[in-house]
Amino acid sequence: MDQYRNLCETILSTGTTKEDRTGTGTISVFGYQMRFNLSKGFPLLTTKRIPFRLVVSELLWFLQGDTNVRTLIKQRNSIWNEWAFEKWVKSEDYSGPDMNDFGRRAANDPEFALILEGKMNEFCQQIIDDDDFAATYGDLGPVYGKQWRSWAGAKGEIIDQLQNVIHSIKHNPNSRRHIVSAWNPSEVDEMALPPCHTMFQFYVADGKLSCQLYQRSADVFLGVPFNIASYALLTHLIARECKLEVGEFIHTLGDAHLYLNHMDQVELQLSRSEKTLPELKINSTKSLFELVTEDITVENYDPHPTIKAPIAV
Ligand code: DHF
Ligand code: TMP
Repeated sequence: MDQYRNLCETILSTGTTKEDRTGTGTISVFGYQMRFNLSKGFPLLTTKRIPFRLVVSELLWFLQGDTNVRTLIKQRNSIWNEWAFEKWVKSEDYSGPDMNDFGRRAANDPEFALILEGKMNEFCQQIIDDDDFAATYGDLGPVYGKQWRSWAGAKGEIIDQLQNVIHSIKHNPNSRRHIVSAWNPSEVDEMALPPCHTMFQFYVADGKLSCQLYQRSADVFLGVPFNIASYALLTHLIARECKLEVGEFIHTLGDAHLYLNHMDQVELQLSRSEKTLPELKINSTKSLFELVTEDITVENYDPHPTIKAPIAV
Protein backbone atom coordinates (compact mmCIF):
# COMPACT_ATOMS: atom_id res chain seq x y z
CA MET A 1 0.00 0.00 0.00
CA ASP A 2 2.36 2.70 -1.23
CA GLN A 3 -0.55 5.11 -1.92
CA TYR A 4 -0.31 6.38 1.66
CA ARG A 5 3.47 6.69 1.55
CA ASN A 6 3.18 8.69 -1.70
CA LEU A 7 0.62 11.02 -0.10
CA CYS A 8 2.92 11.75 2.87
CA GLU A 9 5.92 12.26 0.61
CA THR A 10 3.98 14.57 -1.71
CA ILE A 11 2.90 16.76 1.22
CA LEU A 12 6.42 16.86 2.66
CA SER A 13 8.07 17.71 -0.65
CA THR A 14 5.49 20.02 -2.29
CA GLY A 15 3.25 21.23 0.57
CA THR A 16 2.86 24.79 1.85
CA THR A 17 3.16 25.73 5.52
CA LYS A 18 -0.25 26.93 6.61
CA GLU A 19 -1.86 28.08 9.87
CA ASP A 20 -5.07 26.33 10.86
CA ARG A 21 -8.12 26.63 13.12
CA THR A 22 -6.54 24.59 15.94
CA GLY A 23 -3.44 26.80 16.15
CA THR A 24 -1.15 23.80 15.59
CA GLY A 25 0.11 24.64 12.10
CA THR A 26 0.29 22.28 9.12
CA ILE A 27 2.02 21.47 5.85
CA SER A 28 -0.71 21.14 3.31
CA VAL A 29 -1.60 20.43 -0.33
CA PHE A 30 -5.00 21.02 -1.96
CA GLY A 31 -6.51 18.26 -4.09
CA TYR A 32 -5.11 14.72 -4.03
CA GLN A 33 -6.45 11.32 -5.04
CA MET A 34 -5.66 7.73 -4.04
CA ARG A 35 -7.12 4.50 -5.47
CA PHE A 36 -7.37 1.17 -3.64
CA ASN A 37 -8.30 -2.05 -5.42
CA LEU A 38 -10.36 -3.78 -2.75
CA SER A 39 -9.95 -7.22 -4.32
CA LYS A 40 -6.22 -7.03 -3.55
CA GLY A 41 -6.39 -7.12 0.28
CA PHE A 42 -7.98 -4.84 2.84
CA PRO A 43 -6.33 -1.36 2.96
CA LEU A 44 -5.40 -1.18 6.64
CA LEU A 45 -2.00 0.50 7.14
CA THR A 46 0.79 -1.88 8.10
CA THR A 47 3.48 0.75 8.81
CA LYS A 48 1.77 1.39 12.18
CA ARG A 49 -0.99 -0.45 14.02
CA ILE A 50 -4.50 0.86 13.32
CA PRO A 51 -7.00 -0.24 16.00
CA PHE A 52 -9.49 -1.78 13.55
CA ARG A 53 -12.07 -2.45 16.30
CA LEU A 54 -12.42 1.34 16.69
CA VAL A 55 -12.92 1.80 12.94
CA VAL A 56 -15.69 -0.83 12.97
CA SER A 57 -17.53 0.53 16.00
CA GLU A 58 -17.41 4.07 14.60
CA LEU A 59 -18.76 3.00 11.19
CA LEU A 60 -21.60 0.93 12.73
CA TRP A 61 -22.43 3.94 14.91
CA PHE A 62 -22.81 6.08 11.75
CA LEU A 63 -24.79 3.35 9.97
CA GLN A 64 -27.22 3.05 12.90
CA GLY A 65 -27.90 6.78 12.71
CA ASP A 66 -26.41 7.42 16.15
CA THR A 67 -24.78 10.74 17.06
CA ASN A 68 -24.24 10.23 20.81
CA VAL A 69 -20.76 9.29 22.04
CA ARG A 70 -22.30 7.22 24.85
CA THR A 71 -22.61 4.29 22.44
CA LEU A 72 -18.92 4.58 21.54
CA ILE A 73 -17.71 5.05 25.12
CA LYS A 74 -19.63 1.93 26.18
CA GLN A 75 -17.63 0.06 23.54
CA ARG A 76 -14.35 1.52 24.86
CA ASN A 77 -14.03 3.74 21.78
CA SER A 78 -12.83 7.21 22.77
CA ILE A 79 -12.04 8.73 19.35
CA TRP A 80 -14.91 11.26 19.53
CA ASN A 81 -14.58 12.17 23.25
CA GLU A 82 -12.79 15.50 22.83
CA TRP A 83 -15.60 16.98 20.72
CA ALA A 84 -18.30 16.06 23.25
CA PHE A 85 -16.09 17.12 26.18
CA GLU A 86 -15.55 20.50 24.53
CA LYS A 87 -19.30 21.20 24.60
CA TRP A 88 -19.44 20.39 28.31
CA VAL A 89 -16.46 22.49 29.44
CA LYS A 90 -17.81 25.46 27.49
CA SER A 91 -21.25 25.14 29.15
CA GLU A 92 -22.65 26.70 32.35
CA ASP A 93 -22.86 23.24 33.95
CA TYR A 94 -19.09 22.91 34.03
CA SER A 95 -17.13 24.00 37.07
CA GLY A 96 -13.52 22.96 37.50
CA PRO A 97 -10.08 23.83 36.22
CA ASP A 98 -9.93 26.10 33.18
CA MET A 99 -10.21 23.95 30.06
CA ASN A 100 -9.88 26.69 27.48
CA ASP A 101 -7.92 25.44 24.45
CA PHE A 102 -7.40 22.08 26.23
CA GLY A 103 -6.17 20.20 23.17
CA ARG A 104 -3.25 22.47 22.40
CA ARG A 105 -2.33 22.92 26.05
CA ALA A 106 -2.30 19.16 26.72
CA ALA A 107 0.00 18.61 23.73
CA ASN A 108 2.55 21.06 25.17
CA ASP A 109 2.17 20.73 28.96
CA PRO A 110 2.40 17.25 30.60
CA GLU A 111 1.11 18.54 33.95
CA PHE A 112 -2.03 19.95 32.31
CA ALA A 113 -2.39 16.74 30.28
CA LEU A 114 -2.80 14.82 33.57
CA ILE A 115 -5.48 17.22 34.83
CA LEU A 116 -7.27 16.88 31.49
CA GLU A 117 -7.10 13.09 31.66
CA GLY A 118 -8.73 13.15 35.10
CA LYS A 119 -11.56 15.42 33.94
CA MET A 120 -12.01 13.40 30.76
CA ASN A 121 -12.38 10.17 32.77
CA GLU A 122 -14.91 11.88 35.03
CA PHE A 123 -16.80 13.08 31.94
CA CYS A 124 -16.91 9.59 30.39
CA GLN A 125 -18.11 8.00 33.62
CA GLN A 126 -20.93 10.52 33.89
CA ILE A 127 -21.91 9.94 30.26
CA ILE A 128 -22.30 6.24 31.08
CA ASP A 129 -24.03 6.66 34.47
CA ASP A 130 -26.33 9.64 33.93
CA ASP A 131 -29.00 9.49 31.18
CA ASP A 132 -29.81 13.22 31.27
CA PHE A 133 -26.16 14.23 31.19
CA ALA A 134 -25.54 11.85 28.27
CA ALA A 135 -28.53 13.20 26.35
CA THR A 136 -27.20 16.76 26.69
CA TYR A 137 -23.43 16.41 26.53
CA GLY A 138 -22.92 13.07 24.76
CA ASP A 139 -24.68 14.26 21.64
CA LEU A 140 -22.45 15.76 18.94
CA GLY A 141 -25.35 17.45 17.14
CA PRO A 142 -26.64 16.53 13.66
CA VAL A 143 -23.38 14.83 12.56
CA TYR A 144 -22.84 11.88 10.17
CA GLY A 145 -25.38 9.43 11.64
CA LYS A 146 -28.18 12.00 11.53
CA GLN A 147 -27.43 13.14 7.97
CA TRP A 148 -26.95 9.61 6.57
CA ARG A 149 -30.12 8.14 8.09
CA SER A 150 -32.49 11.03 8.87
CA TRP A 151 -31.69 14.18 6.92
CA ALA A 152 -34.45 16.72 7.66
CA GLY A 153 -35.95 17.75 4.33
CA ALA A 154 -37.30 21.23 3.60
CA LYS A 155 -40.92 19.95 3.55
CA GLY A 156 -40.62 18.33 6.97
CA GLU A 157 -39.88 14.87 5.51
CA ILE A 158 -37.13 12.59 6.87
CA ILE A 159 -34.71 11.28 4.26
CA ASP A 160 -32.84 8.01 4.82
CA GLN A 161 -30.01 8.58 2.33
CA LEU A 162 -28.41 5.24 3.07
CA GLN A 163 -31.52 3.11 2.48
CA ASN A 164 -32.20 5.18 -0.64
CA VAL A 165 -28.73 4.57 -2.04
CA ILE A 166 -28.92 0.82 -1.31
CA HIS A 167 -32.28 0.72 -3.07
CA SER A 168 -30.91 2.60 -6.09
CA ILE A 169 -27.80 0.37 -6.32
CA LYS A 170 -30.03 -2.73 -6.28
CA HIS A 171 -32.71 -1.51 -8.69
CA ASN A 172 -30.90 0.96 -10.91
CA PRO A 173 -27.21 0.02 -10.78
CA ASN A 174 -26.22 2.18 -13.75
CA SER A 175 -27.47 5.34 -12.09
CA ARG A 176 -25.00 8.19 -11.69
CA ARG A 177 -26.86 9.45 -8.65
CA HIS A 178 -25.79 6.96 -5.93
CA ILE A 179 -24.85 9.75 -3.54
CA VAL A 180 -24.85 10.28 0.22
CA SER A 181 -24.04 13.75 1.56
CA ALA A 182 -23.14 14.53 5.17
CA TRP A 183 -22.68 18.22 4.40
CA ASN A 184 -26.00 19.86 5.29
CA PRO A 185 -25.50 23.63 5.09
CA SER A 186 -28.57 24.39 7.19
CA GLU A 187 -27.21 22.32 10.11
CA VAL A 188 -23.43 22.67 9.90
CA ASP A 189 -23.39 25.30 12.66
CA GLU A 190 -25.04 22.92 15.16
CA MET A 191 -22.44 20.18 14.68
CA ALA A 192 -19.58 19.58 17.15
CA LEU A 193 -17.34 19.29 14.06
CA PRO A 194 -18.54 19.92 10.49
CA PRO A 195 -18.18 16.68 8.51
CA CYS A 196 -14.70 15.97 7.15
CA HIS A 197 -15.83 13.08 4.97
CA THR A 198 -18.34 15.21 3.19
CA MET A 199 -19.97 13.11 0.49
CA PHE A 200 -19.59 9.75 -1.22
CA GLN A 201 -20.78 8.15 -4.42
CA PHE A 202 -21.14 4.52 -5.49
CA TYR A 203 -20.59 3.12 -8.99
CA VAL A 204 -21.51 -0.30 -10.36
CA ALA A 205 -19.75 -1.92 -13.33
CA ASP A 206 -18.97 -5.56 -14.23
CA GLY A 207 -20.78 -6.77 -11.11
CA LYS A 208 -18.46 -4.77 -8.88
CA LEU A 209 -19.24 -1.91 -6.51
CA SER A 210 -16.84 1.02 -6.24
CA CYS A 211 -17.00 4.00 -3.90
CA GLN A 212 -15.49 7.46 -4.10
CA LEU A 213 -15.26 9.75 -1.09
CA TYR A 214 -14.71 13.49 -1.15
CA GLN A 215 -12.97 14.45 2.11
CA ARG A 216 -12.79 18.24 2.49
CA SER A 217 -10.13 18.20 5.22
CA ALA A 218 -7.66 15.40 5.95
CA ASP A 219 -5.41 14.93 8.99
CA VAL A 220 -3.06 12.64 7.12
CA PHE A 221 -1.30 11.09 10.12
CA LEU A 222 -4.27 10.42 12.47
CA GLY A 223 -7.54 10.66 10.56
CA VAL A 224 -6.76 9.40 7.05
CA PRO A 225 -5.69 5.83 7.98
CA PHE A 226 -9.04 5.47 9.80
CA ASN A 227 -10.95 7.05 6.92
CA ILE A 228 -9.41 4.70 4.33
CA ALA A 229 -10.25 1.64 6.43
CA SER A 230 -13.73 2.93 7.26
CA TYR A 231 -14.78 3.58 3.65
CA ALA A 232 -13.17 0.36 2.42
CA LEU A 233 -15.28 -1.44 5.03
CA LEU A 234 -18.38 0.53 4.04
CA THR A 235 -17.86 -0.48 0.40
CA HIS A 236 -17.58 -4.16 1.44
CA LEU A 237 -20.73 -3.91 3.58
CA ILE A 238 -22.83 -2.22 0.90
CA ALA A 239 -21.54 -4.65 -1.76
CA ARG A 240 -22.51 -7.58 0.50
CA GLU A 241 -25.99 -6.06 1.03
CA CYS A 242 -26.44 -5.59 -2.75
CA LYS A 243 -24.91 -8.98 -3.72
CA LEU A 244 -22.04 -7.40 -5.67
CA GLU A 245 -18.29 -7.94 -5.62
CA VAL A 246 -16.03 -5.13 -4.42
CA GLY A 247 -14.29 -2.88 -6.93
CA GLU A 248 -12.22 0.16 -5.95
CA PHE A 249 -12.24 2.72 -3.15
CA ILE A 250 -11.22 6.11 -4.51
CA HIS A 251 -10.22 8.64 -1.88
CA THR A 252 -10.26 12.28 -2.99
CA LEU A 253 -8.87 14.84 -0.55
CA GLY A 254 -9.39 18.62 -0.36
CA ASP A 255 -7.02 20.21 2.19
CA ALA A 256 -4.62 17.29 2.86
CA HIS A 257 -2.34 18.22 5.75
CA LEU A 258 0.31 16.94 8.09
CA TYR A 259 0.23 18.71 11.47
CA LEU A 260 3.59 20.20 12.44
CA ASN A 261 3.55 18.25 15.73
CA HIS A 262 3.36 14.94 13.79
CA MET A 263 6.64 15.33 11.90
CA ASP A 264 8.78 12.93 13.99
CA GLN A 265 6.02 10.33 13.88
CA VAL A 266 5.67 10.60 10.09
CA GLU A 267 9.42 10.27 9.64
CA LEU A 268 9.46 7.12 11.78
CA GLN A 269 6.53 5.68 9.87
CA LEU A 270 8.09 6.37 6.46
CA SER A 271 11.28 4.59 7.57
CA ARG A 272 9.30 1.34 7.89
CA SER A 273 8.55 -1.06 5.05
CA GLU A 274 5.02 -2.10 4.05
CA LYS A 275 3.85 -5.61 4.91
CA THR A 276 1.20 -7.84 3.32
CA LEU A 277 -2.34 -6.46 3.65
CA PRO A 278 -4.79 -8.30 5.92
CA GLU A 279 -8.12 -9.82 4.82
CA LEU A 280 -11.53 -8.65 5.97
CA LYS A 281 -13.82 -11.20 7.65
CA ILE A 282 -17.53 -10.65 8.21
CA ASN A 283 -18.38 -13.58 10.48
CA SER A 284 -22.15 -13.32 10.28
CA THR A 285 -25.11 -13.58 7.92
CA LYS A 286 -26.93 -10.69 9.62
CA SER A 287 -28.14 -7.83 7.47
CA LEU A 288 -26.22 -4.56 7.33
CA PHE A 289 -28.12 -2.78 10.09
CA GLU A 290 -28.00 -5.69 12.54
CA LEU A 291 -24.25 -6.24 12.49
CA VAL A 292 -22.33 -5.66 15.74
CA THR A 293 -18.67 -4.75 16.17
CA GLU A 294 -17.60 -8.30 17.08
CA ASP A 295 -18.95 -9.64 13.75
CA ILE A 296 -16.27 -7.81 11.76
CA THR A 297 -12.56 -8.57 12.03
CA VAL A 298 -9.37 -8.63 10.01
CA GLU A 299 -7.18 -11.71 9.64
CA ASN A 300 -3.44 -11.92 9.11
CA TYR A 301 -2.86 -8.34 10.26
CA ASP A 302 0.77 -8.07 11.38
CA PRO A 303 1.61 -4.33 11.43
CA HIS A 304 4.60 -2.42 12.78
CA PRO A 305 3.93 -1.05 16.30
CA THR A 306 1.58 1.80 17.25
CA ILE A 307 2.89 5.38 16.89
CA LYS A 308 1.30 7.83 19.34
CA ALA A 309 0.56 11.44 18.33
CA PRO A 310 -1.40 14.34 19.87
CA ILE A 311 -4.72 15.15 18.19
CA ALA A 312 -5.52 18.76 17.23
CA VAL A 313 -8.87 19.77 18.73
N1 DHF B 1 -9.57 16.05 14.54
C1 DHF B 1 -8.34 16.02 14.02
N2 DHF B 1 -7.53 17.08 14.18
N3 DHF B 1 -7.87 14.97 13.35
C2 DHF B 1 -8.61 13.85 13.18
O1 DHF B 1 -8.17 12.89 12.55
C3 DHF B 1 -9.93 13.82 13.74
N4 DHF B 1 -10.69 12.70 13.64
C4 DHF B 1 -11.84 12.61 14.27
C5 DHF B 1 -12.43 13.76 14.98
N5 DHF B 1 -11.62 14.93 14.96
C6 DHF B 1 -10.38 14.94 14.42
C7 DHF B 1 -12.57 11.29 14.32
N6 DHF B 1 -11.68 10.20 13.96
C8 DHF B 1 -8.27 9.18 16.18
C9 DHF B 1 -8.52 8.60 14.94
C10 DHF B 1 -9.65 8.95 14.21
C11 DHF B 1 -10.54 9.88 14.73
C12 DHF B 1 -10.28 10.47 15.96
C13 DHF B 1 -9.15 10.11 16.69
C14 DHF B 1 -7.09 8.78 17.01
O2 DHF B 1 -6.77 9.41 17.99
N7 DHF B 1 -6.39 7.71 16.66
C15 DHF B 1 -5.26 7.16 17.42
C16 DHF B 1 -5.65 6.00 18.32
C17 DHF B 1 -6.73 6.33 19.27
C18 DHF B 1 -7.01 5.22 20.27
O3 DHF B 1 -6.36 4.16 20.26
O4 DHF B 1 -7.91 5.46 21.09
C19 DHF B 1 -4.21 6.61 16.43
O5 DHF B 1 -3.05 6.52 16.84
O6 DHF B 1 -4.59 6.24 15.33
P1 TMP C 1 -11.41 21.42 10.38
O1 TMP C 1 -12.86 21.30 10.62
O2 TMP C 1 -10.84 22.74 10.80
O3 TMP C 1 -11.03 21.04 8.97
O4 TMP C 1 -10.69 20.37 11.35
C1 TMP C 1 -10.96 19.02 11.28
C2 TMP C 1 -9.70 18.21 11.46
O5 TMP C 1 -10.04 16.84 11.63
C3 TMP C 1 -8.78 18.22 10.25
O6 TMP C 1 -7.42 18.11 10.67
C4 TMP C 1 -9.19 16.94 9.50
C5 TMP C 1 -9.46 16.01 10.63
N1 TMP C 1 -10.35 14.85 10.38
C6 TMP C 1 -9.94 13.84 9.55
O7 TMP C 1 -8.87 13.87 8.95
N2 TMP C 1 -10.77 12.78 9.38
C7 TMP C 1 -11.95 12.67 10.02
O8 TMP C 1 -12.66 11.66 9.85
C8 TMP C 1 -12.37 13.70 10.88
C9 TMP C 1 -13.68 13.63 11.58
C10 TMP C 1 -11.55 14.77 11.03
